[in-house]
Amino acid sequence: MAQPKRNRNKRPLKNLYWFYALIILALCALYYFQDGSQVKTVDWTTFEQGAAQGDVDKIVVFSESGTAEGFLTKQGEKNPKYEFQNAMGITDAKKIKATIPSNDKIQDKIDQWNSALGAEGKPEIKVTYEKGSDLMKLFWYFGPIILIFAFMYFMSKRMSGGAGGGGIFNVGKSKALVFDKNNKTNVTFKDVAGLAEAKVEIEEIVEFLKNPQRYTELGAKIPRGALLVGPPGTGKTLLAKAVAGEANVPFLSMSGSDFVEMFVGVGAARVRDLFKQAKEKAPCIIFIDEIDAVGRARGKNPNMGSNDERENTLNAMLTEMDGFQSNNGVICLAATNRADMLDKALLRPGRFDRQIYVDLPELTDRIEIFNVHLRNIKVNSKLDVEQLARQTQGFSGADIANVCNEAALIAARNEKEEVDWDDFMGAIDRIVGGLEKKSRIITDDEKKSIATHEAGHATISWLTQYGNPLLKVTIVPRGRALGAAWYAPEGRQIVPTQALLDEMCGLLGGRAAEEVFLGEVGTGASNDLERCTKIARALVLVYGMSDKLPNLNYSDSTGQDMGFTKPYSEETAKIIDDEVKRIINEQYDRAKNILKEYATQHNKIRDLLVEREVIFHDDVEEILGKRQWKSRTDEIMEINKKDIEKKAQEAKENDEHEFDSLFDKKKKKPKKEEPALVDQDDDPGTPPPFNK
Ligand code: NHX
Ligand code: ZN
Repeated sequence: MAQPKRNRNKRPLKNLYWFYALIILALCALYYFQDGSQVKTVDWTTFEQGAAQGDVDKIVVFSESGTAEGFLTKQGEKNPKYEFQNAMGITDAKKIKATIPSNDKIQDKIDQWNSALGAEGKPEIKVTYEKGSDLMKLFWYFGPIILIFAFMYFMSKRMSGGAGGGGIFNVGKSKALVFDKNNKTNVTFKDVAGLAEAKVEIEEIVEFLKNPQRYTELGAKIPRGALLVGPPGTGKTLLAKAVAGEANVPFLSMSGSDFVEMFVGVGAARVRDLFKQAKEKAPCIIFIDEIDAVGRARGKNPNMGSNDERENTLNAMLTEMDGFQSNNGVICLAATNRADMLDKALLRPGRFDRQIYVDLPELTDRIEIFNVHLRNIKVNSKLDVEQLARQTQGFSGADIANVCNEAALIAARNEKEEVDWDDFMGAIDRIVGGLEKKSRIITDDEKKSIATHEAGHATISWLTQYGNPLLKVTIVPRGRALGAAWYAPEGRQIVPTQALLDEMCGLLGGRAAEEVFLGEVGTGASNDLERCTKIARALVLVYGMSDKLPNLNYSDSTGQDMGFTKPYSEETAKIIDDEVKRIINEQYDRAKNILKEYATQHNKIRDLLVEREVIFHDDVEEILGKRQWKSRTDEIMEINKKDIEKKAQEAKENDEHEFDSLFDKKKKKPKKEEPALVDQDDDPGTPPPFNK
């Protein structure tokens, strides 16, 4: 990506910096003159005379510069000889200064004066010799000022280092990255895989900016803003980058946290500055990433009192987006993964009035995403991308990018020519399960109990209708786990009660197998139990699926209730507890019964596991037989295949029609005119740019 230029102030004279510098200079001058006003330079004879008559009580001799300074006594100060004029009018001097004709005589002179003064009963003159000259004194005058300057310079350096924008005098300036004709992101919509609907919405916004008259002619108003909402890593920022690359208008990008600074009022000032800049550049797009840093609902967060500053920033944003000032041609995009936390005022029409949901990618989206990332990776030609997509249910786009990179790293480590299937599997295992721990020592007994536990999971999930499709079972320690059963979750849209129960049964299968086949249970199942209990609680409290508390939802999706009060009575709490317990117990008993019924098969799986350490889907299929239920993933793939075939068919038919039209002279003419109507900016004919 081209290095985007930082936005600096182009008129330095208008900058506050110069104002400050002037003040400091004035202070310097004052400091200097104030001290200077107290020294009267006199000729040596006047100095001698004054010293002799007791006008000075202390003399400092600067041996290097050959000067002497006398500190005036009360009597000396009144002597009109030493009066002089400065900026403040006529004043008495505090010191007199003169050049000594020859150095060696000075001590004799002083002795002379002192004996004379002593005779008169006046105090003697004290003498000190100083090597340093006036230069030395100058340093003492200006030293503190130089120090102050140095400090300020250092401070401003530090500030600009952290935040950009150039120094403490620029804190109120927004630090937006500007992308325009000269520096573009090289991301286009073609680099954004999946997200079909979000892309349409976003493309429409780009369209608004390209030809506004098409919309305004019909009386439609150009939207002010759109909010990209979705889990982390799903490509919100990527989408915004694509907008920056495709919209032929300036694109100002900022992160929500850029508005947060330790100084009061800085956030609000930055918001105003950002919008001011945007208005100058209009039509343009503002993008605020992680807007929840400023846009969180006001007065609702737990540490109240400390968030006034953030509220000011938010208020500034609200007024800028929809205030009295018209900001035509400025469209705000913002990204967040917590839309429910945002202030409602930010979401009302006129502000971020469109919410674009960017969901985790579906199976077919994941295939596309894999294909985008695999463009830059040397992969084995036999790599089954569809299977990769199947095994990455619940992964975000960023996770998939990570898988591809990790796979390439693993292949490089093994000095392979190309990245193959095993590398991808290793990458997924590593990302989901953590590092393999080969160094962990496991006895044969332990191996057997781990295998019993994992075989229990495998058996139950295989034999229940909604059990997730099993990929493999391993007893190789990885991360915190000693063993694991790996599934390719189905990613169901509608989850029936039975699916939750089956999943719980599968989770309890490990512990149940321990009880049934080992006669005792271990601590290892804690994670299984945690997940299982969570599902049971959700079943009762969120989905309203339990018999005793049907159709009730006690959760709070708005996140406004801080959890201080429970929305149900003590009796209900008791019922909830009982229901959760009952459901879990039922599933546990069910798991034990299934395991007892299929004991021989379970033990076969266990023994195979002890023998091989890793067994796969097909090994389990051989022991337990084919599953009788159709997997949703398979169905999706069938639908997808039909879709692709249909599209291919349509394309073929279109080609044939075109061929027909070659012979039809009437149809020929409008065909030639057609390209003139197509907007020049979007040219669907160009191949995707492979410039990454
Ligand atoms: C221990 N670990 O802590 C050992 C080292 C029952 C054969 N003494 O259920 O490995 O016992 O089906 C996330 C992932 C705790 C959080 C795994 C928290 C594992 C895993 C404890 C198998 N597979 N348990 C399992 C397991 C253990 C643990 C976790 C976690 C065991 C079990 C861990
Ligand atoms: Zn387990």
